[in-house]
Amino acid sequence: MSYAEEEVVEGPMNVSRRGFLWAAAAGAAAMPGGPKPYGAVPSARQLLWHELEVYAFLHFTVNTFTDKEWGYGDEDPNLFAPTAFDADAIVSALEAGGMKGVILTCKHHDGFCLWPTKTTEHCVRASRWKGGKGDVVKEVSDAARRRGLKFGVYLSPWDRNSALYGGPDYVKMYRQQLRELLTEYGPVYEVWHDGANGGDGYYGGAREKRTIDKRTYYDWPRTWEMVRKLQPDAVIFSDVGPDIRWVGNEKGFANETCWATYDPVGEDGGAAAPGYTRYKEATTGHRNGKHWLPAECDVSIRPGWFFHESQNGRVKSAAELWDLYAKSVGRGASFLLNVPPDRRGLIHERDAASLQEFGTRRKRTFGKNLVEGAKVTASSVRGRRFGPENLVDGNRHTYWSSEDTAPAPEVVVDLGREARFDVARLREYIPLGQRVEGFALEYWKDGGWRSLGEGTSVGACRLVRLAEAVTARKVRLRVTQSPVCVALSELGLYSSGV
Ligand code: FUL
Ligand code: CA
Repeated sequence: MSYAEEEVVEGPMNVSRRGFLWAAAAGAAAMPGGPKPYGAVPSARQLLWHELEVYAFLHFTVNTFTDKEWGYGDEDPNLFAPTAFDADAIVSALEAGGMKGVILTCKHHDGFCLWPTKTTEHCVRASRWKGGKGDVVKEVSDAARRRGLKFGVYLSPWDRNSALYGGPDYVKMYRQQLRELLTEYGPVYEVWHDGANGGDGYYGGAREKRTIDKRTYYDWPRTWEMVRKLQPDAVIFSDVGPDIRWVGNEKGFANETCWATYDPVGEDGGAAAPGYTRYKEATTGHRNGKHWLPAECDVSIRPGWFFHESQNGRVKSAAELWDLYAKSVGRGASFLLNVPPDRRGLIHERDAASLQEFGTRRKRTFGKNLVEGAKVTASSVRGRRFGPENLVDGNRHTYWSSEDTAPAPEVVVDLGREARFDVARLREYIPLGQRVEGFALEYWKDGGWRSLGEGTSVGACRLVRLAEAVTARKVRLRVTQSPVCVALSELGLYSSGV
């Protein structure tokens, strides 16, 4: 496997091959002599999700045309009237940004459905757009598939249009809508359940405030069971998982220390539910939590989630996106970047330009791993299959492991020549759990080891960014704290070229 291969967009075939690799590698790890897993470990579907790292959100609906963030639910379906909607153009802009998937707001809080659902008339069928024959979900999911991006669905649990909202029939309708999305549009990789629930709305003309008990109303376990049945490979996102957790802010970052393990707790200290958690704890997660529940960092490329002409001057730059990438993916979480289509139904030129530059920067940086061909020596090696050369083979399915008696080993990477770099990437072999609690990176200069940086959690990915590029031939990684022997699959060095 070449070094550049990891950054290549995966088609559906490659993903199943990857799934096989993970399974085979996890099986090998369980063989005699291999390290024992530590704590909670990821499921197969979570392992595949961990490989995506960066994917996009599309917030698009009547709000795009009313200049609102939350529609009240009484919007005329004719308001939804993109003038030049082009799903392929949208997906291609995302692809240029290196996005591996796309999650569409199939229905936001206002209740307008972007596909011709059988559950309500409040949908594209009632719009003059495309003569009532339009289907945004179909067009976006088809375009994503054509370009090798995975497709995910956002379906707002809160529905300010439905007269049924607040009663048991609405929950049935919600599940029916989800069923349509999960059965009529091909493979879905992520199902996104929003915890937001504001209260007042149109509700079929009642125009009142409706409050529900977030802990019991939706009976989430039953809905998740249905998702599992219809799309067994899809990860389910919400404030409480069960597969992926909200990071606890909408600014796009995880904390410097971020554990993939997390046990959500309700606001009152009891049982948790979407919209009812002590969500601030999710930004760090819980060391030794019982659940593998990695964080997803959602943020918009603009101040709002929906497109507003007035925000065209406030599109995040590629440098800002890079910074957020380092604070999300670089801390073991994922980066869910919202890029809202405009009133034409296209990605605005400014957003597209930022995306493109961000994608190019990542490709340029990670396309060349400077440790290729390096000589690696370790203070402790578990055995032949777990040698330190596994750290520099560009393959996350092989790993270096130390003896059980050596939970704080070190490795020296000798590049054989001087190289200039400003980014280091570490990965743990996560099928065996999250093990490392502290590490230090150093480089050799003028007869001594000097610090490049230190860190705590590693997990699926840890990026160490240097304030200034360093030129060195030898780099040392010291694991300073770990409850058990290490299982590290990668140590990469890169130059971002800026
Ligand atoms: C929030 C919603 O209220 C926002 O409108 C947006 O969809 C964001 C991703 O989630 O909870
Ligand atoms: Ca490896």
